[in-house]
Order: sequence, then structure tokens, then C-alpha cells
Amino acid sequence: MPSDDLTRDTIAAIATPAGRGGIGVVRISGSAAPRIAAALLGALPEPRVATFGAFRDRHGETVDEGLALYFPAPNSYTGEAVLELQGHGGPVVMQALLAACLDAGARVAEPGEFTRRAFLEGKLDLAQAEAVADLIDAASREAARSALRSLSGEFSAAIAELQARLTELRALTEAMLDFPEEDVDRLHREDAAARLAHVQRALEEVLAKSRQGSLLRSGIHVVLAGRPNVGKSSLLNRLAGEERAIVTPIPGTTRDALREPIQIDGVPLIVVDTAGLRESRDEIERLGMQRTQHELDRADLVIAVFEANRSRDELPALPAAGARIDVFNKVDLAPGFCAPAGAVAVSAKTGAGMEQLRRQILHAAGWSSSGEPVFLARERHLRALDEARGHLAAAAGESRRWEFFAEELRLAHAALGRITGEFSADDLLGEIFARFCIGK
Ligand SMILES: Nc1nc2c(ncn2[C@@H]2O[C@H](COP(=O)(O)OP(=O)(O)OP(=O)(O)O)[C@@H](O)[C@H]2O)c(=O)[nH]1
Ligand SMILES: [Mg+2]
Repeated sequence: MPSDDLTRDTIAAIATPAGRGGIGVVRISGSAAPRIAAALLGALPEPRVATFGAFRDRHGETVDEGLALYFPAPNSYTGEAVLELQGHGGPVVMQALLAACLDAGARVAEPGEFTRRAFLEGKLDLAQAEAVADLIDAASREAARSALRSLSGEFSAAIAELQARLTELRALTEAMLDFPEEDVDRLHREDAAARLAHVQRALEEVLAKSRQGSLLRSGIHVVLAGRPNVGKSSLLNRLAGEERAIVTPIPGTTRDALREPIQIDGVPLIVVDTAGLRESRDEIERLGMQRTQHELDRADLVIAVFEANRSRDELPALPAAGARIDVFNKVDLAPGFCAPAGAVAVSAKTGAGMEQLRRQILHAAGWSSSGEPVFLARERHLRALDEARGHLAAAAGESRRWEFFAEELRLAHAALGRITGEFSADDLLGEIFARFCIGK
């Protein structure tokens, strides 16, 4: 879709969630907003002053009454003229109000179109626009906090800072390009190398914070697996703080994978309880184990559960190492039990060791609780940062061929620019904004 057309006409949408609510908001953006205000309200409200009045349709019939807010361009969310009508939040009233706006000359907004316009009008850069969606979708308090930081421009500022350093270095290099090789003195060369190393370090820092932040965005997929009856479901209930999964002394209780969203220190996790792994002739149990295998394949982290009061027998289905924590459950039945190095001893019954398990889960998932703010990065941001890192490394290997050195710096700069949308293709924009909700 051509962005020009999108910015020209006037769009309207119900901005509040579908269903019943105390109030509901219809939002209008575009050059026809003042005309629509006049049509519905009889007059244009004073800018940025909540104005009470009746909302009328084209036949002059009152559809609802409530508050109108008018934001003249460019001082609005989208940068265009914006009208917000706050009426009663019922589906019928809201639809009628939206219909009145359409009759007065607006068209229905596409998902994310308000924010897309804000981006096109330069109100937000692309990373900030994405943060709007991430804030709305945040699955935990910590994720929301990070999204808000990105929205306020902290992430973009870190990217801009890297770009500024690259620009400096490029300017220095361009100057050297004008001289023949032998005249570029050693000092210049050392200066360039030192500056490059500096940018590389700064990039590593941003990348580390972004990797951590991306955990907050997607939630960490943790799978509990082990033999039947070792206490997987009991552990899930402990972690969730509620009796979610059925627990019985009968081996083979859990048949289907059960997923529970939980939070540890504000970090969102999806914990999956699975059917115990063993040889079985029971058809349902076998299907359950297939699901277990499926979950294991997709896990970010596997918690391999064993019993402290029995000898440990390895399960071939479990990943040998890597993102795996070994947990010995039922320590209450094995007094004096000492867990092997790296493993955690717990009791789902008494709660012993659970705090240590929580720490270990966060640690194994790559979360460091340094208290330092992280960036709620998306996969595309991580890819761009990785690409920039590759170009900086290539530049470091080109310290005698300045034109190649300069080219790698340029490519690194461009890769970073894709994060904030300096250089972004229309199809990327389409993809990003299509995932927004309507009215945002
Ligand atoms: N003493 C003691 N018993 C426990 C503990 N954890 C679980 N149990 C008991 O062990 C039995 C099995 O617990 P579950 O949580 O159902 O085990 P599971 O691994 O989910 O079993 P399946 O779903 O059959 O694979 C139940 O009787 C629990 O009460 C523990 O820490 N201490
Ligand atoms: Mg179970």
C-alpha cells in the first residue's frame, strides 16, 4: 500500500477494546478531523480542552453524548489533526459513533495506522513505534517498563550514539582517503583503531542489553520433563503458586502438555508441564509423550526432574547439556541428600529449594539481575545489531585499506539505521504495523 495515500485521507477507529466498558473512545486522524468535529458536535472544540456535548449522526439524531478532545496538527499523536470522542463504552453505541464519523468523511483505519502515521510524520522513530505495540502486549511489569523506556527513546538514543561515533570515525577516514597510503601517519592509524575498538565495545553492550530484553518480550519457554511420578506437576503448581495441574500418586497422571504463564522477578515465563516419559502401551499416554517431545524441541530451557530418594536414571529424550537444569525433587524424603554440582535439590511438597530453582531458571535463560535497564528488543533489532557487529569486525581487519575500512563502517551505520527506520522498506513497515491492534 502506498504510504502517501494512507497519509492523505482521514481515518477513524474505535480505540478502546471491543465489548462493554465505562467509556469507549473513537479516534479520528487526518485533515478532515475538524470538519468531522463540526458535523458531529456542531462546532470545533477548543484545542486540547475536554468539551462536553452531544454526538450527532448525519440526520441530526443524537447517537451518544460525552467528551470531545481536539488536537490540531502537528501537536497530536499522529502529527495530523486528531479528534477523540469519549462516549459510553457499549458496542452498539461505539459502532454508531464510528458510523457517524464515516458518514462525515472518514474511512476505517487499518491496524496500527495511527502509529504508522506518527512514524511517517516523524513523531516516533520505528523502534519507538514498535515499543507502542510492545507496551500494549507486555506480559509482565518488567516488560512494560522496558517498552516504556524504548517508547521514550532510550533504545533509539543508544543506537544514535553508536551511529554518531561511527560518523566521527568515518569523517576521520574520509579525510585519510585523500592522502596516499604512505602519508597516513601511524598516529592516525592508531587513533582509528582505538576509536573502532571503542565503538565495538559500545555495540557489544547494546547487544547484551537487547538480548536480555528480548527475553522479556517473548517470554521464556521452560519445559518440565522427566519420568512419571517424579513431581513435575507438583513443581509446576509450586512455581505458579496455584494448584493448576492434577497431582496424584499414580504414575502417568499428566497426559497432555499444560502451559502456565508465570513471572519470576517480573520476567515472563511459559512453564510447560508434560507427560512423564516411559515405555507405555497406553495409547493416550503415548500421544502425551509425543507432545512432550514436541515441547522439548521448542524449549528455551528444560528442567529435567529426578527424584532425590531414588537413583538417577538418565532419559535419552532430554537434551544432554546446554539449556537444561537438573532438579532433584522430594528432598524431604531423602534427608542429607546432596545434589550434584550444578543441580538443584527441591521439595515441591515443602517448598525447600524453590527460591534457588527460580534464580537458576533466570540465570540459565540468560537473565542477569544486575538491575541495569535492558532494551525490549525484537528479533529484527538483534539481527541488525549482529549485522553491524559483523561489519565492525570486518573493518577491524581492513586497517590498511581505508576505502574498505570506510565501506564497512558505512554498512554498519546503515544496519543500525534500519532499527530506527532511517532506511526502511515499505514492506517492512507494512509487516510491523499490521500486527498492531485497530485504533492504535
Ligand atoms: N514427599 C514428596 N512427595 C512429592 C513431592 N513432589 C511430588 N510428590 C508426590 O509425588 C506424586 C507424583 O507427583 P506429580 O506432581 O503428580 O508427579 P508427575 O511427575 O507430574 O507425574 P506424572 O504426571 O504421572 O508424570 C504425588 O503423590 C505427589 O504428592 C515432594 O517434593 N515430596
Ligand atoms: Mg504430572
